[in-house]
Amino acid sequence: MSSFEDLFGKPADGSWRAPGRVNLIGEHTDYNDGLVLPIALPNRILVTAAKRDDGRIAVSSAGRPGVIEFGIDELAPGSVGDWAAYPAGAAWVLREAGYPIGGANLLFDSDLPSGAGLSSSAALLCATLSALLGLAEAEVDPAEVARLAQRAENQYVGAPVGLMDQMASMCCTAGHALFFDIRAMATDQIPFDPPADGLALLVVDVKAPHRHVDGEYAARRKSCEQAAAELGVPALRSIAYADLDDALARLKDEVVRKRVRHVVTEIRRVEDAVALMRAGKLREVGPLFTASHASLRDDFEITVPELDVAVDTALAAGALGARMTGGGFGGCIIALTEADAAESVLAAIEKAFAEHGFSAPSSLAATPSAGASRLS
Ligand code: GAF
Repeated sequence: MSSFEDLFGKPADGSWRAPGRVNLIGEHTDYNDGLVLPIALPNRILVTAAKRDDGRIAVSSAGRPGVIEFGIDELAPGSVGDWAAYPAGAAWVLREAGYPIGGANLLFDSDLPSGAGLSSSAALLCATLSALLGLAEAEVDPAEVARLAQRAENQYVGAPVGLMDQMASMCCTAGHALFFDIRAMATDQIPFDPPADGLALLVVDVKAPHRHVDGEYAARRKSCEQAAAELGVPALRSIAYADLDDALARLKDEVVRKRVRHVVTEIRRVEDAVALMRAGKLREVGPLFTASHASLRDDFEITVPELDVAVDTALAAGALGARMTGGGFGGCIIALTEADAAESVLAAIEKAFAEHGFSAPSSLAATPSAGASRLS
């Protein structure tokens, strides 16, 4: 008998997977209606699922004891806590949006590190939504599933995240980065294959303890929204790069000016990176990564010493470019290197971390992978 049958007493009807992501460039631009460029990782959350006919959902996670159960009708924002808030939020948002979902038994498994800034929350929501919709035989556009996942995270879990991570988990394709224009809700698949150009994309989890992540994220988002209101635009995306100096001159607060400068220059860097990738000039994207990191460190102020040391060391060891990726305050860096330099860059980061007394970092394979899918 499978562990699913052991747990729930009957076999599964199917299984679904949803991946995590790393963002190549375009950080803290999504909730400013901007541009992002993530890839999906091979690492994913897997959910094995069976229908129930009593309107209740039971969830369990490999490696955690017990089963958590709730009625779909009883769900209200925040009513289920801890990790199960995410599957509960998925059921809640489907109910609120009027999808005809029924009860389910759900068993989760993951090879996606959580708390490493690789979007395990979005992957958990996207996997659950895919499974519940799959069990209900409802065909829903992947971008709509991503929007539902964002709404669940914003309104049920209470985290004011943008739409990048959910779109990456649902809409990425193997061998490509997802160029996503949030304002236009338009996507384009940009071929991304570093080994074909003799390059490597290194992803290094700096294992920094997260420090006040949620409050800091919400504060950055609020500053951006206040700046947009002060400038009389719906979102900072409306400030063209050429008009940045004028916009900055109209803002009184120095901190707000720095936040705006990051967002407007970062959107420009995404445009430049995509143009270079389309022209087959991947090596030249490296300096844009490095400029993005400097902007996130100095203007957006969301790096921590572990991220800065990892980036500085990667560059000193010969990386073509490096930056923190994700929400900040910990998580991962990415470094673009010549293929034959990847190992020595990683070794240099490990050595620097030991010298600084930081926790040992770990690295991940960053093969651009496909978005969520049904497996069986
Ligand atoms: C987190 C959020 F969830 C995303 O929406 C995005 O804002 C990102 O931080 C920063 O680019 O991953």
